[in-house]
Amino acid sequence: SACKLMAKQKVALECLSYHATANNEDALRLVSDPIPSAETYNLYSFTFIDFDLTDEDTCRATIRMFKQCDLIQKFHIPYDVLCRWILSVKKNYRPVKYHNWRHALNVAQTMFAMLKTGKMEQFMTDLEILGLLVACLCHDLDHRGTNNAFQMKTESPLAILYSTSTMEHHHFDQCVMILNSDSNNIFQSLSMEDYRRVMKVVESAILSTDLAMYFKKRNRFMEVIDEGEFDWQSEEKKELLCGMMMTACDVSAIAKPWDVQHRVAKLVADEFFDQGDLERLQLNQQPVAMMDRERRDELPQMQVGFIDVICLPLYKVLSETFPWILPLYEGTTENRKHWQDLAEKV
Ligand code: 5BB
Ligand code: ZN
Repeated sequence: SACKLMAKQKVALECLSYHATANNEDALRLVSDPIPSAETYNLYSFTFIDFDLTDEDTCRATIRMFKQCDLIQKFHIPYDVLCRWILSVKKNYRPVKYHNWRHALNVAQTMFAMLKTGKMEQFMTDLEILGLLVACLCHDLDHRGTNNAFQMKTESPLAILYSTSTMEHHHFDQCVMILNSDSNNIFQSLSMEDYRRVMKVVESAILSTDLAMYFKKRNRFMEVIDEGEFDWQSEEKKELLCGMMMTACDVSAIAKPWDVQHRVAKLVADEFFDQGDLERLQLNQQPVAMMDRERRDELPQMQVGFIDVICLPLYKVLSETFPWILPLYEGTTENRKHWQDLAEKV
């Protein structure tokens, strides 16, 4: 429709002024950099932390994950293209407090640990592993620190373009946009058929990071398990499993050692509060409790709710089926105790 076309033009213009691909000098420097071992970065562990890594190290750690999965060889990814793609993805995250490049890296690393240490790679093809890692790194591209409800309320061009899963559609569009530049297309050596297939994995994985999709997926996932299904090969079941894994990785800060979880929760809260301030200022609206900095005392109780309603049920059902990912369940249980203690002090 005319309205959508206008919205699309607005989004395109907005992105044109912000969008950037990697600087070639940075890319060439990264190409000639030695890549430290996976152990150096603790990549196989569910307790990986990015706090002490430099920006260059975050890129090297990303390359290391591609190497450990042998993706560069298997899919004939030119090494300079991989380096340029990683730098471009990093550049297309905004410096918001939580939904930034560091979050994307952490989500990808949890996916890597689930596949390797969690032994889930045996259920995936190489193409699916490639798609999942790319989806994790791209799943919040160009996040503005505001949620879907905010896009709707402010009638942002994005919300006109996509009325459901607004931001998630945009994250996928940004992912496609980066790949569409030849010097950044890590999928360039794939056959047409594999190209189509990997893009489908990436799209469905990114769209499944919308919380609204999660509850539907979780119910269907539990049904499949109750039917005693342990064959994850059918297309529908594979998509369901990948979606659940994406959510498990997306919220995995909740399973980290307590000091890390505590620090990350503060970043999440600060980003929510910034949106709350915008709602007061731009919309003259009273924000919901989660986004109201006047109600920050309720944060521990909210984290307990988040853990009970979203995180623990997810990690429980996943670790019952895939027992090697139990550390995610245990870490979350541990953090629940800490948040509960804090909640009782108020
Ligand atoms: C989340 C859903 N929302 C529509 C209503 C509020 N809830 S919540 O009560 O579970 C909630 C989650 C409340 C407060 C929260 O953070 C306060 C700092 C959180 C929360 N969200 N806590 C976290 O540590 C993290 Br991480 C997040 C990020 C959730 C982003 C959405 C993830 C979607 C994947 C399914
Ligand atoms: Zn995310």
